Parts: sequence; C-alpha cells; structure tokens
Amino acid sequence: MSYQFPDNFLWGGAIAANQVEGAYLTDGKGLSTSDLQPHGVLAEAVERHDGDSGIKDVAIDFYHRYPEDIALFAEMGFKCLRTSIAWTRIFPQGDEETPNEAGLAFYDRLFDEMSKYNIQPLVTLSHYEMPYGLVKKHGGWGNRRTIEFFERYARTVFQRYQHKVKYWLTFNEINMSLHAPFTGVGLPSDSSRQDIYQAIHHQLVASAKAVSACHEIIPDAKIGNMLLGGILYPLSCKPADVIETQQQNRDWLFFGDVQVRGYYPSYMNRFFKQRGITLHITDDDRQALKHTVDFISFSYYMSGCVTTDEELNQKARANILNMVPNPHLESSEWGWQIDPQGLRYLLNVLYDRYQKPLFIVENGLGAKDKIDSDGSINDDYRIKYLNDHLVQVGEAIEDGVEVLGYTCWGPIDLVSASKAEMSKRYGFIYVDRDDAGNGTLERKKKKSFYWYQSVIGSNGQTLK
Ligand code: BGP
Repeated sequence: MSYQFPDNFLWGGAIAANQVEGAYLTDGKGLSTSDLQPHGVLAEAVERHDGDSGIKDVAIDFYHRYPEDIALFAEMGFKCLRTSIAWTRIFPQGDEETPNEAGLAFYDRLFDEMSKYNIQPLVTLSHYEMPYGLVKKHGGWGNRRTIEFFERYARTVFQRYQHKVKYWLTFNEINMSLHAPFTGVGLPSDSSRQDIYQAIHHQLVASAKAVSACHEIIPDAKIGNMLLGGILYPLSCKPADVIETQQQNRDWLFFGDVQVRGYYPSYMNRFFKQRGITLHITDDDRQALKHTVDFISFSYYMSGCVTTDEELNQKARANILNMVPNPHLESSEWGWQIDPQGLRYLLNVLYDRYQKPLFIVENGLGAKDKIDSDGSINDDYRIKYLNDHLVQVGEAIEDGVEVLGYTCWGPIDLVSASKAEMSKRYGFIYVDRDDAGNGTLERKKKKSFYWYQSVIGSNGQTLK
C-alpha cells in the first residue's frame, strides 16, 4: 500500500542546541543547566570548576560547522529543521535587561543559511536547558519570577526572528520534569512533588504567555507545545490494570490538557489532594493559561506497559526506564522497546482528545554504527525502524489524523541526552567523534542518507 502524505508535509530532522552546538562559552554565552550535566539529563548536576570539561562543550561543533550540515540536510531534501535556541546565548545569566547581540547574530546566520535552501525552521525556546544563573540566583522555575525572565527572552527572539521563523515550540518534553527535575525546571532531584508541581505550574503559565506573545508579535506564526509521547498500555485486560494505565497516562497527558484546553483538568483535583499538593494559582495565571497552542508536537521512541502486579513492578524498577516490558516487542541496544504501531495509536489518541494538528518532532533509533572496510556505513536497522514508523504515520493520516510534519531525531549524529554519549547514534550523517571526545568531527553519509532522500523526494511513496 502506498501512503498519501499531504503536499506541504514538513519532512525533516530535529536537533537541539546543547547536543550539537558546542562553543559553550563562545560569544558571551552563559552557563546553562545542560553545561552542568556532563553525564546527561538523568544524572545529578555538578558545579563546574576551571579545567573541567564535558562532551557537550564541543558536541559536534555545529556552532562553526552549520553551513556544511545545512547543505547536507538540503541535499536530503529537508523542508524543515527543528532546532532550539540556547537561552544562555541570548540572556547569559537569564535576568539581564538587554540581550547579548552576538548570540542573537548567530541565530540570524543560522536561519539565513536555512532559508537559502527553503528549509523552514521549527524552533524550540527551551530544550532541556535554562540559564544556570537563574537556578543559582533565583531558584529556577521554583520562583515565579522566572516566568517574567522567560517571557522577556521569548519576546526578544520573536521580535528578532519574526520574518525568519514561523513555527515555534515552547518547552521540550515539558512532562519530563517529573523524572528529571533539574533538567526540566532547575530544581534539585530530591525536591518534593509539591515543589516540582508548583515549578511546573510556573512553566505552564510561561508557556501560555509565550503563546500569547507569539500571536501578538508574529500573527502568521504557529506555536505548539512539546510532549514526551509516553503512551502506556495495560499489561493485561484486568480492569484494575486498565484503570491504572488510564491514571498513569494522565500523568503526562495532563500537560497537554492544560496547554491545549487552557485550564487544569478536573482529574488533577483528586490527584493533588491524594498527594497533599496545594498549588498557588493566581487569577492572572488562570487568565494566562487561556492562551492555548496552535498544534501539539511530541517525541515518540517507544511504548510501555502498566500492571498492578507488585512483583512485576519491583522487577521493572530495576531497569533504567521503570517500565514493565511488553512481551510482544523487541528492544533497541539501549533497551527501548520498538513499537511502530504505537505511533499510529498515539497519533489517534492525541487527535481524538484535542482535534488539533499534530507534529511528530522526534522519532528515531539510537544505535552503534560500524564503518565497513570500504568506508561505508550500512545502517539497515535504522532504515527499517524509520520506515516502519513512517508507514504507521501514513496509516494515521488515512485514519483522518491531521499531521503537519515529521522531523526525525538526530539527522546528524549528536550527543545523546540521557547519558551524553556519542556512541548512541541516530544520524543519516556520521560524525567522527567518540565518547571520550576523540575524532576529527568529519561528516560522512550513511546508507540511510540516501534512503531518507528518496522518501522525501517521493513524498513518502517509497515507504513499504
Ligand atoms: C528526547 C530528547 C532529545 C533526545 C532524545 C533521544 O527525550 O528531547 O533531546 O536526545 O530524547 O534520547 P537520547 O539522546 O538519550 O537517546
């Protein structure tokens, strides 16, 4: 069967500033929370001292090599590139009155380069990082004042890039704060649920204020939220498992509900009450939340299962993801369970729930690549993963779901988020750098490069 992708479907790839740019102190950039996480977003943050270094300090040196990389993306036929702005390039400490011109100028150059090839930028305002200055001095998102600092930053970049960027996202995987509070909201990992949800509330208000500012400053732009699409299935058809699954799916759907509907869903009353959480929500906050997103974006890598069986849950806690494995699925080398049909299911769940356009802004396979003796990289496993997921996107479109585009994660190898590894590669383009930071940073096309080029060139007709 061949699939009918819309003519203006935004095919492309997704990267994030802190995982590609490097140049971590160049041109006045300040330290970000990511710069304090040399071992990844799940690890504890560490204070930096003179002489300390981390793999992300250079990353893949996109800050200096972007013209070459954009040209390669253009060669694959990209219509869209999702990237993020490093907040600390614009406001190095986060609480300045005026922005850093050198940081603003960098993104002008980057967006101009993309525009040469008609590649639409899709820009995340905050992808797993914030100015460390805001954490140290103001307590991160725990402090209501951070809303104001974020709004100033958002307005600054909307103003500056209003003619260059028409697609925006607020916070990357906003629901991730529940698992990684430092990464998401700049709070210590042992923070109470009360403090984490209050910080999340501030972030939800800030997101809504950014939506409103975007509509005011760039009327023809579209701005979306960004969720970690963590869809969960009941492990069995036992009604108790089904109810538990519904509850656990609400842990992350809650974020979408607020950002798409404009108010807290009623099920959260019971949730907060049972956990002794009382949020401070002002009238102004309630007003702000009414500014809802134009579309919903999400990442999708895997699905998981839920059970009420205590023994199985105990076992699941021993693995990194805390998810009960699905006996019907295979896993990647990193233990992420591969479930292409889950993507069709998730697209339908979100569309049924919100009736707003959806954008898949991350999906891909992290794998160890091997260079053959003739210099080629035959990443058939990656081609299969992406093909199978895109087929399910085609199915969802047939189902009637409105999908704006698909930007697969890491079209060029980059530093992984969870453990800051180079060896977990997602790219169509190989980058010569290892986990210890050795390598020439040279770029090389993999087999999947030509495969994706043909998928985009045929608007999905070559999928099978
Ligand atoms: C998402 C993040 C990305 C990204 C991806 C893959 O959660 O938004 O930044 O890196 O996951 O994860 P990893 O890099 O750990 O393989």
